[in-house]
Amino acid sequence: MEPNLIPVPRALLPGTGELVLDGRATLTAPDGPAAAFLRALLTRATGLPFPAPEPGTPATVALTLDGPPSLGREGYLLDVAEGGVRLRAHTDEGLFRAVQTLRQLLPPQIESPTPSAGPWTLPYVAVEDGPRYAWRGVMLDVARHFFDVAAVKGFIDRVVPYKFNVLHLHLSDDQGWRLEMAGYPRLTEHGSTTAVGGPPGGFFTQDDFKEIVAYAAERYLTVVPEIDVPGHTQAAMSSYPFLSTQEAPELYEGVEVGFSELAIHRDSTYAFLDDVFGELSALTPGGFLHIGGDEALSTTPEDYAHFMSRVLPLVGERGKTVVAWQEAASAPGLPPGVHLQYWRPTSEDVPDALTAAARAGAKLVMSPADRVYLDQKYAEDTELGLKWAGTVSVRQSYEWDPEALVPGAEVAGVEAPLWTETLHTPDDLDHMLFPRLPGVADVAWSAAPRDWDSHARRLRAHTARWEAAGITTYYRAPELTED
Ligand code: TNX
Repeated sequence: MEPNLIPVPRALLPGTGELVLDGRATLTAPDGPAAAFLRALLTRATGLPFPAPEPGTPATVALTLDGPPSLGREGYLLDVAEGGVRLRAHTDEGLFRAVQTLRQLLPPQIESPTPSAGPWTLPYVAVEDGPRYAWRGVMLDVARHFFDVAAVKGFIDRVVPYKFNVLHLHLSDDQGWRLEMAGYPRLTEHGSTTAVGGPPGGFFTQDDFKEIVAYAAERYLTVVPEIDVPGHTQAAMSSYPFLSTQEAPELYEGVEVGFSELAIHRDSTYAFLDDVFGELSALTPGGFLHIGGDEALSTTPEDYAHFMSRVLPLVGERGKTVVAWQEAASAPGLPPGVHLQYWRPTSEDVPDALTAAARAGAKLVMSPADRVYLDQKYAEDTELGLKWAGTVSVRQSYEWDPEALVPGAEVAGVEAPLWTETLHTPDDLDHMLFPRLPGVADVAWSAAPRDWDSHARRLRAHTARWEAAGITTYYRAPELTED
């Protein structure tokens, strides 16, 4: 029987028989995040030592960097046979993705934080794999409700097994500013103190942020931080009223959007943003900064264009690639390589400005709300979540084609945003992520045609993994229980 891998690999050849990892199993791997991750995973769940083999003898589990360059940065070969387990890639990142596949070949107890007895069987199999898209993202909104470092690490732990490689953090919004800025202490002293529904808010110190970036990097996830401008800025304006044309901007605890606007025609606004994007880029080793740009409903098109023409260079000057929500397609002078994040539902017409920007070279990150907005309710009776984009069933978030939305556009990849107006705790996040997240991962990674029955079967097998990992609040979707 075929193993229940998600995402589905490019090619898989099942063998007959299985290998058992026991106390005699040995491990070799080149130093790096892939080896560190695999060693920690294996020893944590099995309690076995996995020493290096005696010199001259082959290892039971061997990771090597001798995969052909044609595998690319993330591709890999995986082989389980009588002689042992062999993972080959051209880069350590490729080995890391292979480790996530190996993990899914092991029994669900491999996800447990405490050791259990096994047996640690692996089916004989040969896999050749690589991603469809370079950008396989998830976004966490820490502005509407704050999630601390431990919660973000938990979030990272949940997406890594599904081969995501981008973590977009929505760090500012009307309801809160969540990252300490050395030059502007009131952003966090004042602007972080509340959230949707009221206090407490919260924020990351710069050291917290560095800790998240490092934890993500050890898992080959690139952090893409977002400071959302010129709308969604009430918390910043309340902290520094010079940013606003309002008299005395107050903190905001509601869930409306589109009412706030930075002072567009004041140089001090751009001096502020120069400082903020400067600090942010210094804190961010990854190549991307997200400037938001969505739902600037209080800003005229002329002002929006003027604003973007002043802000885009602030990011470009620092050698970072701009990411922005799709509204920025209308901005003049989009820099080469700009990534625009498509978020409107697939049922709507594609705006002409977006089609034009894509023709001119903008790359698209696909996040259509009626497919991959994981804050949307699964069904009418889902307690958590919003439903402005309709309900989003497990099947709906899996069965769609990122290439079909904007014909001719270059699709950089797929990203699933998790907005948190209604979500307060890590358990709430789990409820909205599972079981939709693995389907999004499949759309982003796997070029194989979607096959719902096969995916549903795989998902059912994964529930035991979630439970072993302590993910107990996943949505008991009808699609999981039907046969
Ligand atoms: C739209 S999508 C928003 C967010 C909300 C979200 C809720 C986008 C770029 N903006 O401000 O949180 O809907 O689903």
